[in-house]
Amino acid sequence: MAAGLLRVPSACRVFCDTEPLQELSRAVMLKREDKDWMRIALIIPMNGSTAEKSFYDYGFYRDFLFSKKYISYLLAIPTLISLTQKHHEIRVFDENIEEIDYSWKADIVGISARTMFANRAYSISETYRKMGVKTVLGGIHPSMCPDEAIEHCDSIVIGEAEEVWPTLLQDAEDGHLRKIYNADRFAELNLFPTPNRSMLSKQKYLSDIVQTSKGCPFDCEFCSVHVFDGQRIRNRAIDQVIEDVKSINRSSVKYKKKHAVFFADDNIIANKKYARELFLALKPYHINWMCQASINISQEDELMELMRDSGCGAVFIGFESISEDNLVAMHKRVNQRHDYSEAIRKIQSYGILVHSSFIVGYDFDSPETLAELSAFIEESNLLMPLINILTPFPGTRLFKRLEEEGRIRHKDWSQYDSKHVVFSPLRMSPEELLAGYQSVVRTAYSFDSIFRKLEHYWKIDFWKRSNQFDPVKFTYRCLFAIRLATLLLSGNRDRSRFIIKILPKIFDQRVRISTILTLMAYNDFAYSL
Ligand code: B12
Ligand code: SF4
Repeated sequence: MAAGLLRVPSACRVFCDTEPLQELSRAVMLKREDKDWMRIALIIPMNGSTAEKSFYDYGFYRDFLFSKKYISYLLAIPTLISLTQKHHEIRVFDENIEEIDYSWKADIVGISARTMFANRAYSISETYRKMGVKTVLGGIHPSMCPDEAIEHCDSIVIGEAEEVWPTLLQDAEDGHLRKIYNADRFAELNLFPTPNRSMLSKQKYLSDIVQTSKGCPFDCEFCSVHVFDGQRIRNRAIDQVIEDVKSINRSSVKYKKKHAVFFADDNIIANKKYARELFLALKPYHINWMCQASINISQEDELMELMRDSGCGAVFIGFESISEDNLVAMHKRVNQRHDYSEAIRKIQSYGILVHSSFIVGYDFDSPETLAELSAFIEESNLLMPLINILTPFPGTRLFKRLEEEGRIRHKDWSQYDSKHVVFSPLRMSPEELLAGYQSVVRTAYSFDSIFRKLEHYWKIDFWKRSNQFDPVKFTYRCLFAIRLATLLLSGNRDRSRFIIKILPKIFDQRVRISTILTLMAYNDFAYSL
């Protein structure tokens, strides 16, 4: 551990760029000269392989805009920063936007790991350990596979960091780091500070993440949320959420445009009374936001009205399957006996786009049911469906069942990304499932389908409110048209045909160019599969 004598943490300097504050900082530093402090590196490992495209990396989008921005950070990192005492020096390395600077002499390294990048997290941890640096792994994967994770690091945190991170750092400072820190109760979110995003390279992300609640009362077989976050809904105080939103807006002023906010709750309307108050409180801030919600939101007219009025542009809904048998097998109770088409129509009538998510490969799926899913997506004009191959994440009931049935094919976590088949399906071969998945994705994102669906949305002037609220400047439309035209000779014939059809529409006020660009990015992903 670094002794604090005469060393002034540069993280302090980040906050103190004016003379009087620097003076104050120096005075504070002198007062605690005798106190030990540490250099802490917080790391977000590379999310997937650079050799393969992902639905979420928007590779095409970034190339088109000559931008290096990544979709978002992991909220765990600003959460850890907010829980860290100010006298420590912190650096954040997000491999999705930058390389890790191993030469920065860290005393301790915290790495966040989800299953699909657990292998990468282990490899980073081992590199640091070879350099004699202590490493800590936290997040859902080490929490679900502690015996495996502990083989690759000095310490693991099982569960949420809120209750244990300060103790862990104190132990590290004292030279008594324990192997396992187990958060044996769920954190009361109101009692903890707002996530501190000041050390993130914010101009490198496309959107911000805010969480208003944790926990889900349901217990779907394939899902780890109720296992990890519990079934009781824990809400943050509305004031705290608004403080979060305000701090994001303040910092994005520098970057000219307000960041879009993604509310990372699993179900924003899980507590309807709270949701109502939240939407009312958000209204004055004019942010553009999206969220996740359960399908029964379609029956909540007042909430949908408030969502629309407070800037919600899209809601992500886990439809999972169009087969009632699959929904029963999944224990997805909230979706059963719902008329999906009617729900989509109702929600979209409020100007809120439905981002649908489906799982393929459950026990009642076959090549025929996948073809039916494709047809449903087209009939319902679902613009941005997310199609997932069933993935048994460790810690879920599904994982346990498939393991007992001898149906887990391997545990190469890097393929647990919902686009590889890692288990044996019941009514088709793994190859048939993969081919069926690719066909559903390609049909949904073929340029013909994209153009047909876009025409539907333009006809009903779907983005009317967004276009009034956040109009696209004429100059941007011109630049977009010119950049599109440069792709005409790129050798992708389907894309060139699409561009020729779309160019005359670019100056139509009903058209949102960001939607076109996102859909082109999804087409790029679909045809890379
Ligand atoms: C927001 C979100 C997304 C967003 C944004 C992703 C992002 N940048 O975070 C989007 C929509 C893009 C997304 C996509 C996907 N997601 Co997602 N997502 C979430 C969600 C809803 C919230 C995550 C979050 O911000 N939580 C809040 C933070 C504060 O919590 P946390 O990360 O768990 O961190 C706490 C602890 O884990 C711990 N901790 C975490 N890291 C560390 C590190 C250290 C050192 C320490 C000490 C502690 C610690 O302390 C933190 C504070 O308590 C979760 C579900 C959930 N409720 O967590 C799913 C979840 C993470 N997603 C999941 C999945 C599967 C996916 C997809 C594969 C789905 C798909 N088919 O496309 C993709 C993957 C995309 C990709 N390539 O990354 C799974 C992951 C399961 C697993 N075992 O890894 C989850 C858990 C949902 C589920 N149903 O099980 N997702
Ligand atoms: S899939 Fe959604 S509804 Fe089901 S347990 Fe997970 S978060 Fe809750």
